Amino acid sequence: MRKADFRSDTKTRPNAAMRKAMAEAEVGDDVAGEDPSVNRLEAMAAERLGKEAAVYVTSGTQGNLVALLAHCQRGDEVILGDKSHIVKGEGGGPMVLGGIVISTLPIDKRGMLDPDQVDSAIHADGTNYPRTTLVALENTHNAAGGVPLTPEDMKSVADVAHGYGLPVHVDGARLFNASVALETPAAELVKDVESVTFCLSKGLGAPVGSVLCGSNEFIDEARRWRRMLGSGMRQAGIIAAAGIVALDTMVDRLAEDHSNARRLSTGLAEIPGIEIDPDALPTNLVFFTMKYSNHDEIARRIIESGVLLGARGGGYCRMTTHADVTGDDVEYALDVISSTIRDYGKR
Ligand code: TLP
Repeated sequence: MRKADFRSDTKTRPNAAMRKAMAEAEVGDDVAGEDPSVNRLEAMAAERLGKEAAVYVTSGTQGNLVALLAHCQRGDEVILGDKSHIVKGEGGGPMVLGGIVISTLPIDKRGMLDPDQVDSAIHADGTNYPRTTLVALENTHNAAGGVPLTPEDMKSVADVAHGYGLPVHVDGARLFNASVALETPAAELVKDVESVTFCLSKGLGAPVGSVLCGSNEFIDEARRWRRMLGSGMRQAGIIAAAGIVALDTMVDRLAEDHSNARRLSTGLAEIPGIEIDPDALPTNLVFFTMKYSNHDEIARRIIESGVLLGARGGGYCRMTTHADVTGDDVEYALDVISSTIRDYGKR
């Protein structure tokens, strides 16, 4: 049976060039800073994002956690969006492991925080309130549908935080999707923020890892936390080598994922009973709702037909385009979804 996996861009598998680079990688002890492949990846990442330094981490979750631990002391507060991945998708790590207080503000349709609300929420010299020490953004914002935030968006929040002397962290798991969609260098998107993580293992297709970037001083502190979390990975060049290929060869092709996502959204909008915001500017994440009483059954049948999608309850679904799904797969998915709805949909 034909199968196409739209559940997540985390499902991408390393391509032949990555596997070759992994097999041939020069390695050393990364805990001692002696792994040439890790060092190269970190230097490339820092340069690409216009920051002084970078540290290779095991995952996006670890990149965000290490960043928050490095920015905040126990009892400090970070302000972020209520639907941000750090709040909803990372197991509460900053609270559990860092004693960091998470304060959320509502995000708008694009995943943005309102700078005025950020201003009112900051308690820079807290005694009764927890002391705010960090503001965090997400670009692209997963739960808001992958809309890319512009440099002006980022600056509007950073200006407020900086007015209180606070740094800003960006969860840029999909920062390169934003960069490609806006035709704006990634460094430009994060020029006003102090730290940023991006993932190699999502749209960029590497098997493992993310990179956290920031100032030399910040990254030294982040390395200390990464070590404490048990992620001194020794000969990590084996996996970093795939990350180098990802950064070198997989960024520009994200445009293809975005055009596949646009075709998918247009096709979905034509299927009766599917509700999708045609004005949403997708990068590679497509969210929609199936307005059928038996949406769970429909989703199950679609998945059984080999079109794997993320059904999130109440008929709400996410499909993600990435390097392992082709334009043909999108057409196939649209066929399967429309025929399943036609044959089984109950209003
Ligand atoms: N997102 C994944 C998981 O939620 C399963 C997905 O499928 O979208 N920040 C953002 C914005 C993310 O979307 C994710 C993962 C992460 C951080 C965490 O990355 P990992 O999974 O590598 O720890």
